[in-house]
Parts: sequence; structure tokens; C-alpha cells
Amino acid sequence: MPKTAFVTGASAGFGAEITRRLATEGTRVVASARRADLLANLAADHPDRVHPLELDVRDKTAVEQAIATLPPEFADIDILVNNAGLAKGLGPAQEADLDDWDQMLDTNCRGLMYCTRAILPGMVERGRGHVINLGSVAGTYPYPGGNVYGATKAFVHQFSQNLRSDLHGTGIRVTCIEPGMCGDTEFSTVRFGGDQDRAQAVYKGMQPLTPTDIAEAVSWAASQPAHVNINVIELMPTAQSFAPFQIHRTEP
Ligand code: NDP
Ligand code: 8X3
Repeated sequence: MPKTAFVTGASAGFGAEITRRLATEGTRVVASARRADLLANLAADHPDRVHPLELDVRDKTAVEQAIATLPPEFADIDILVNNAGLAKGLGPAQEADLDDWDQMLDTNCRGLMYCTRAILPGMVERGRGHVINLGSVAGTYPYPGGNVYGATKAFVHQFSQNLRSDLHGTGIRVTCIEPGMCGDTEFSTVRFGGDQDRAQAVYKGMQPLTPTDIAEAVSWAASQPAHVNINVIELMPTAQSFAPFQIHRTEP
């Protein structure tokens, strides 16, 4: 029987590639995001497989209504991919814009909560399902300017683990995918407020992960046998690793 997936943030980057990958594998996909024109293009490439859904995950009522009124052939969701998310800014906390912090919290945490809460009861009732959340290495490893973005991804990690506890015995699986730097998405353009030069400089002279790598991780986790739960996948470009602690010295 073909499966049905619900992917948030499907208009660009990881979400668009995950949608393409799942649809190509035979899964029906509800592809949601705010930009309806991009979703329409995606749906046109996968007739009957992809249902475009204009949705702002920050709108709790809209999330509940959208999920309650899906077309019957897309209504029984087996795989929820909570991917919609963003970073805004890379400045120090003492200079940050509170609206940027609010937008990250509202999208990365609250939006993910709303979609999960709306879709889980159906999964529990049917006795099957898989919640796949997009965390980040930024939720585990601190870096300058990561402040609230990293904190939202730490939330995603811990919420994923706690969901596993709540869903114990239901057969529903939960996976948190936690990538490092990934190119070919709008992530850095959004982070730097549309500054393309600054966004491109992030990936200059190194080979980042690609949306294909992330879609592969999603597909692999989702295709494990029912008795296997992949808790966390942390993946980074080989060119990215760790630096030592920084020490502020008051003497030379
Ligand atoms: P993109 O900016 O390319 O895509 C983000 C997607 O989220 C877009 O489709 C956007 O669509 C959607 N989105 C943003 N806000 C909302 C909203 N309020 N409601 C619904 N959809 C929304 O980023 P990536 O593909 O790179 O990132 C996807 C996820 O992966 C994010 O959660 C990000 O934090 C995470 N991640 C990214 C990494 C990277 O290096 N790229 C690394 C680790 C994690 P629209 O604007 O049309 O609504
Ligand atoms: C995005 C990866 O390293 O830019 O979550 O924070 S990073």
C-alpha cells in the first residue's frame, strides 16, 4: 500500500527535495509551505502524488484546519516531516533583533509542535506512523551567533526524544535528523536577510552537504523495518568539524 507523507517547508531546500524523493519512491506527499506558486510547480512535476498546501506553520488554527480537511487520499498520514524552519541573523545575543528571535521560536518550535499535535492522534489511532524532525548540529554544538537558532534546534532534539517516550507501545517512530552545513538551499540567504553575497560566502571553497544527502537520510530512516527506530542522525560535511574552546586571556 502506498504511504502518505506530510512535509512542511516543501517550497525550497530540503523540503522540496524530500518531497521529490518520497514522491518518486511512490509515496503520496502533502507538500506545505507559504509560497503556493513554488508548491504548484512541485505538484505539476508529480501529478496525483503531490498535493500542494499553502500553510504557515505558525498559525495554529490554520494548521488544525488544514490537517482536518485534507483530501481523503492524502488524509491518513504515515510520515510527518517537520522540516519548515529558519535561522535569522548571526549576530551576538546582545545585538539581536527580538522579532528575529520570535520568528525562529514560532516557526522552528511552535510550528513543529502544532503540526505534530494535529497529526499524531490519527497515527496513534491507525497504529502506525513516523515523525521525522529536522534538527541541526546547532542544537548540540554552540557557535558564536547561534544563540536562539541553536536553542530552537536543541528543543527539536529533546522534543523528539520525549515523543518517543510518550509514544512507547504505539508502534509510532520518531527520528531527529541533525545536519551540519548544507548548500543549495535558501537557508543562508534567509539568515542574512537576502544578502546573496554573504550567503554564498558561507560555502566558499568547501563542499557542503546537499539536499539530496538530507533526502537520502529521510528516505533511509523511513524505509527501515517497523521494529527499527532510528533515534537521531547527525551528519556533517567532511570539510566541517570542531574547534577548541576559546579562552579570553587578560594577560599575554
Ligand atoms: P530553506 O530556507 O531552503 O527552506 C526552508 C523552508 O521552510 C521553505 O520551504 C520555507 O517556505 C519554509 N518555511 C519557513 N517559514 C515557514 C512558515 N512559517 N510556515 C511554513 N513554512 C515555512 O532551508 P533548508 O531547506 O536549508 O532548511 C530546512 C530545515 O533544515 C530548517 O528547519 C533548517 O533549520 C534545517 N537545517 C538546515 C541546514 C542548512 O545548512 N541548510 C542544516 C541543518 C538544519 P516558505 O518560505 O514558502 O514558507
Ligand atoms: C544549520 C547548520 O551550522 O549553519 O542548522 O547552524 S549551521
